[in-house]
Amino acid sequence: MMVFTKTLFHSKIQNLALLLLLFVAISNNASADDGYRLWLKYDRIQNTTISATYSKSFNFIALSGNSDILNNAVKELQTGLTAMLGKPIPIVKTPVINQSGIILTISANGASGDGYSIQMQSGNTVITASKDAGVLYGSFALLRHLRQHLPVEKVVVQSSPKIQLRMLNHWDNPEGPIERGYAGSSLWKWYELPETVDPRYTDYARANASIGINGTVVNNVNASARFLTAEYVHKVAALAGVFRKFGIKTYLSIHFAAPKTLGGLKTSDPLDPEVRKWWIEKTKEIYRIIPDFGGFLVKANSEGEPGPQDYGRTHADGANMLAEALAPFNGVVIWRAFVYKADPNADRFKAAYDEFATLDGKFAKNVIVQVKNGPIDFQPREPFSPLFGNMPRTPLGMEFQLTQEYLGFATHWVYEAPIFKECLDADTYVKGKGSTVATIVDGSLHNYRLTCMAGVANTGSDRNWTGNPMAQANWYAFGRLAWDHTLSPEAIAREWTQLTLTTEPRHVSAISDIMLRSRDIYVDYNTPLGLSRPWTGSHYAPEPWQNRSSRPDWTAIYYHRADSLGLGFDRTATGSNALLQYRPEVGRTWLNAETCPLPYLLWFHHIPWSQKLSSGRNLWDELCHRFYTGADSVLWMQKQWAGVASSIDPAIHSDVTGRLAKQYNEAIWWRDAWVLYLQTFSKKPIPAIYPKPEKTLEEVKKRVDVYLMR
Ligand code: GCV
Repeated sequence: MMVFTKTLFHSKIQNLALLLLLFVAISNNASADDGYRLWLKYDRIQNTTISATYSKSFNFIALSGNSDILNNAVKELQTGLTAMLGKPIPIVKTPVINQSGIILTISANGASGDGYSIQMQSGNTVITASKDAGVLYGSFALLRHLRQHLPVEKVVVQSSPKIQLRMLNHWDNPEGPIERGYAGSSLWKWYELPETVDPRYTDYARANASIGINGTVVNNVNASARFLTAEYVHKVAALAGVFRKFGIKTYLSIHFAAPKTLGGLKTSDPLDPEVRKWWIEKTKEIYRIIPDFGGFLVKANSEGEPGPQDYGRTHADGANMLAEALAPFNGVVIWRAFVYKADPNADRFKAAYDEFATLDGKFAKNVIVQVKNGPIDFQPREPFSPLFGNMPRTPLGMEFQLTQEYLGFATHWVYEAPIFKECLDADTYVKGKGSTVATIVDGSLHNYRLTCMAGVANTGSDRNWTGNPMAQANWYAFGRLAWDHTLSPEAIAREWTQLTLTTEPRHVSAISDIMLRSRDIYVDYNTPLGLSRPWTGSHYAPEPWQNRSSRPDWTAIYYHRADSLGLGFDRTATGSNALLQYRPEVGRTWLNAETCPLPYLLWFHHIPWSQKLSSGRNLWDELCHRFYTGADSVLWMQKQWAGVASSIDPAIHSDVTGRLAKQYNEAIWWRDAWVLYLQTFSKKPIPAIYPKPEKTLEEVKKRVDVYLMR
């Protein structure tokens, strides 16, 4: 612990700067909320009792060290407290005697890794960490606590992240568009970089650091080789220069065929000595320009991307070649397991396991295999990927999708924490009961040295970052769960709401209620009972009738398997037998159609239309029930949202009101698309309690076609 003496900054310039900060903070409060500030809103605390108590506790911020990250921690605390309390808070080198304040200290005895502790000592709030980044995370944690108006003394905490690499994956293309992005174009202005560095990059980094994110892959996994040219590495370096000041490392997605396309070699075969040399030299060049570069993310032999299999080599051969180049710099390879082949007789569900499980133990030490949460592709509800637990000697990273590719883009309000949590909490039984996916991903079950959780970003150039202001919660929830996967979706929803929208208790409850139900509501009017992949072209409105594509596994009928007998994909022994990829304890919960939980029923079984389900209804009636109640529940969402208007910024309230109106119209349309289409097979009437669809199937199809037009 440091010894402190009394020193204050007294220069006129600093006082002027504080006054200016105060002015900016106060004038910020006056403007309408455009969502730009995300959950980092340091509005003036209106409750005078709380404000007075905080004012007594925070009279200075003491920092004896000096680094970019520490300075950013101090700056954030100063900006936040000044604005919230309406008084200048000086930064000092040592604590002020007879006053309470915040002390930031680096100590070898502090929490390990990126962790921090916050303690109360002699009236001061002391944030201690062993690394600068820990102090930054602790500072954000303190601000989070105060923004929720909680008592200062209750802030005492010791917290360390459960996952080492907590990353965003941007699917941003070099020209600006974002693959599956619904909030404008890329944040990165490639044509202006590196000379012009948009101040927004700093706010992006602040937002990430505030929730513990410490890595970002800036370009799409369908990667352009352009990012490996010196020209672009310098652009990326300018971004990295901003991010590192917030403890964030920068990574690149690479184009596996770059030795050929960029380097002019005859091959990109990972076992070819010239190719290996090319990657070694390229990697050295990157590290010369970005000394703390994080490493490469790779999509190989997937959806047409090049890869080692083009040369008869394995994924491990490809990954290990890159690992060799990165190892001298402690860089990592993040190799994606998202693979499947265009085989009409294969089950895409089984593909990743089939290609990767046998490679367990064959990857170099600095390789992580990144697995999507489900076996298919970010569907609204999927069982967990069977790869989890089946590669005990290979670090497996988790890939979640924050951008709502199959969740209604930026129009529909879907809070995703329940999706993430459902997967993390799923028990794989690989080492007996309690072998949850979370314990695999955090490395505790199989002693992985490297751990990683990635979220495919939902950010873009829209002023509010995520298009739908409510989608900010998905970015927030991802960061919070990557730090601590034991947090509940409810706790995160409440926390985010308080930080972002309102602290009015009844309204916090009403909004978190919407959030917590939103995913199931969406599933009900879209993919109830374990239906999957009704989208093909647009990935937006369901097209369950879609039966033509260059690949059979890119049609809708491949997934839902509707016929005159029934509906669903048989993955038991009479079908693809994908259930065998799970441990028997897991397989058993899904094996028997009578006992299979309804949310997963059609994932694993082809069920006759008239079969009675555990709900008491037959399949057809249950489907109708879900489609109709799902769509009707959007009305409930609208009503709840209308009820909180008095405590929400009017601009945000009206924006979300408009999106909910659209969501309701689409829920009806999407429900009708399914019901009318499935009825052509079931030949059963829609139960009399539900209104008949206003449009015919042909009319609904035409409406979907509009969204597919070029
Ligand atoms: C980046 C899905 C998406 C693709 C995406 C792919 C992937 O298929 O539709 O846009 O490509 O997943 O994760 O690689």
